[in-house]
Amino acid sequence: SVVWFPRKLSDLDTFAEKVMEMGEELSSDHPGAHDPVYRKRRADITRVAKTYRTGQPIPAIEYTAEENETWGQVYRRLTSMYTTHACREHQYVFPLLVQNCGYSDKGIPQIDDISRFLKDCTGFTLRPVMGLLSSRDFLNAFAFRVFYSTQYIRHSSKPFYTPEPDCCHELLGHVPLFADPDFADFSQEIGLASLGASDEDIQKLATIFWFTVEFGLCRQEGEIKAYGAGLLSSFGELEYSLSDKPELRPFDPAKTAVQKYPITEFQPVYFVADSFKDAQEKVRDFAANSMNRPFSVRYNALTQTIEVL
Ligand code: H2B
Ligand code: FE
Repeated sequence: SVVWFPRKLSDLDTFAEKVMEMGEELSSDHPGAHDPVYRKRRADITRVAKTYRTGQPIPAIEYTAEENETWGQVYRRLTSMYTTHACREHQYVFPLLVQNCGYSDKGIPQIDDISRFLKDCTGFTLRPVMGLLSSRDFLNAFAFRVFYSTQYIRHSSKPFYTPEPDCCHELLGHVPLFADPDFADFSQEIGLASLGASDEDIQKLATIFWFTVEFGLCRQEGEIKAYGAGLLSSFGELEYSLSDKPELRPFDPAKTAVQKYPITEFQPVYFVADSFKDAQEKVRDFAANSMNRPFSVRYNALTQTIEVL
């Protein structure tokens, strides 16, 4: 018997409030855990995600001066590094986000504006989410070119640290790459592979996701550049990842899928892709040949449904 998986876009409606660590709870070592004002704010913002349904515009958040200031600090620090450290695709898209989606150091952009922009570029859309989803749910959404984005921001006491995804990570790290056609194809390929996959294969795909979409490096004109969102949203690790300290290995799904990694420290090992097209083909071969799935799937973009073959 095959595990249930979403077949149509609106099947994703049930995911956004199925968060792993309760959307309204913060772990005791979170910088905002003992700040009642921050916790109330998180609850107010995540209410949007709880009630959101497919096809609706995403309600705007009216960010406070303090939140916009935290964003500004992160924005200025990171954008100063992108010209030297970010991959070509990220650098190409970033000015378009400034022009079309209100990206600036003055305030947090609205994910509805970003979602409309991405839809025009690659068909990607954003949906609000309360917090961390299971790997299965999070990856399944990529089959539909849907990215679950948080709308809240890290605590103002530690502007350069967050133990979880926040809007700085999503909007500065992830969003620019989803506007690139080849990267969009690549990330959808991981999503398609995850539909109805065994728990063991989901674990492997989550590890591939970790070493590509989150912490991937690529080779461009003989130089190593960053495309992973975890790197592009952390100036410390962005600097470190391109230094001579970490070990670099070629991206190879079968090997990458079983590589161990720490989640609270800089990565000791990164995987380098030759191109997003090449990485996509490798993931497609991996899904066809190394996964235990008795069927294959295809996305019908006209009906936004999954066809099972
Ligand atoms: N959920 C959310 N909301 N954002 C993420 O970035 C995220 C997630 N990452 N669930 C997933 C898990 C990732 O670590 C992999 C696929 O397990
Ligand atoms: Fe992420």
